Amino acid sequence: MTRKKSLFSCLLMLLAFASCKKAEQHQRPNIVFIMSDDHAAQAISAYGHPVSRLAPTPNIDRIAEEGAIFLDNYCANSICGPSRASVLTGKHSHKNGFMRNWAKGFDGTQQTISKILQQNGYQTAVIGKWHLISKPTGFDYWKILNDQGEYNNPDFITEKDTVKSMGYVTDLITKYTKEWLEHRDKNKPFFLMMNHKAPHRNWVPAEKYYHLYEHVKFPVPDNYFDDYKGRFAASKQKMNIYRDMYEGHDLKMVKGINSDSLLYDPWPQVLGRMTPEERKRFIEAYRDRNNDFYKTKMTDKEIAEWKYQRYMQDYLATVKSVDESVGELLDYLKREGLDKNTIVIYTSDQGFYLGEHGWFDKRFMYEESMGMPLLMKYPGHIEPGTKVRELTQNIDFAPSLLSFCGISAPADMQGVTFKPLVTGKKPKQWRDALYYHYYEFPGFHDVRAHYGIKTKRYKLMCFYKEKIWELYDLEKDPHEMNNIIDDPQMKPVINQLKEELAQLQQQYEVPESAKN
Ligand code: SGN
Ligand code: CA
Repeated sequence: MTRKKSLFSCLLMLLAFASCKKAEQHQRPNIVFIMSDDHAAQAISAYGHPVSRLAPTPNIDRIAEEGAIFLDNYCANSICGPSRASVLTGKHSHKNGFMRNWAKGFDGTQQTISKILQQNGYQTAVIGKWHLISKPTGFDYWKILNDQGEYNNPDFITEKDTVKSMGYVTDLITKYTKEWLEHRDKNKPFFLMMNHKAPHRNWVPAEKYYHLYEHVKFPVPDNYFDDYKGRFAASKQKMNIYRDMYEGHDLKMVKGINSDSLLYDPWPQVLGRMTPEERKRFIEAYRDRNNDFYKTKMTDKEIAEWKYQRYMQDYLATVKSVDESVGELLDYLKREGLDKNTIVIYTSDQGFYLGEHGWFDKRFMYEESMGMPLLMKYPGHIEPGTKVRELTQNIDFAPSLLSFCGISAPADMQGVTFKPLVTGKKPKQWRDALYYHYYEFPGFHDVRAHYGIKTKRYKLMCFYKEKIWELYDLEKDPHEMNNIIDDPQMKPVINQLKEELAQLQQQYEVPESAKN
């Protein structure tokens, strides 16, 4: 072969290699990670709870129909920032340093899934709620809400500036997400986080949905009037719907018949984001219902139930917009031919109480708030209609997504990949217990700090400042009403669980300082 010829064939080989590499990269899945804020599984119809039957979420359900639904997925620390930090790092709160919402900012110099994907040729973006105080790192593009964000005409922060956007927060986040998709570099795979504010407190629906559930009566949970007997911390909280909700701010109640003034509203600046015209239409939308309240003589119990209905009607109306947003995104992916090679995940930063135990909010290790909805699709890899019943946790999200992208998770990530659970390659061994640790006391809603262990059957928790323990048999008592820690027959179970809990704390390297 002449020199010229061999040079030419070398060049051809190089070109072939480069185009192979490109094709390979193209085959890497895109990831659309949708996380809403405080969206309880009870309010997603794919989970089949009675409430959601009256307020279905057909678009979110599509993800489960075309892919998998996780029936036993949990967070490690049921509160916003900490859950998000666990998702990004694959680590428990004490390891990523973001243990409370009121912490100093998230340490953005640490390793995160977005940084790892970025280093592996992904384009990364986060749009919507961030709530980690420090600015996002590891994202090529970010457009985030300020702190909790607002429902109406919210501020959005970018690298460049902070701009007030006119409109409804869920619709705006969807619009910005689609705009980013439209303008992205189409030669690279992408990792996109769309983080909704809804259905977070104070549950302001989009104007078109003010009346959506006005006449719907939602089933009141059996334990709505819980007396918290035998449960110290449950008796001390301040997250009771009929006692602790703010009648103006949360429940949109006014001062009397035909009044335009809201009852107690400690943060008038929130609803104050509306324009005067928007505010008028908002007050008007609730007028008949609010007048009826004053015209009807009600007992305390009836008022408590009335408040539950108002809460549910608004909460679920905000969910309606989230569901619509998911539908829009799924349609967009399909239209653009991206649906086949894109993993779509829908989840929430934690679970939430929809009146169980009389509550709203989260924080406790009880099922409704420790639980986290999780639905996921990846055509050709996850069989439609897959149900995952193994115990999974938000620390597993990062290693799982990395493994779907063919990237091995760094050894210091504490979660494990659940890829085999959804791709029909169930491992022989899977974890049989989860570790949980909530730190934020003192804090909003007065939930005492606690840690604990959850197995399929039992939950053992310790309110460690007070040294008070609770034990539940989830098979016999799924609503965790009956603390059986003092039942002599439970001694062997308790000893066993305490031992496993200590092992988990050792495995996850929980420092002594975090345990007392
Ligand atoms: C706000 C809420 C609280 C809520 C925390 C944390 N009050 O302070 O009810 O527990 O956020 O929520 S609000 O009326 O100002 O919304 S989290 O989702 O960010 O963890
Ligand atoms: Ca939240």
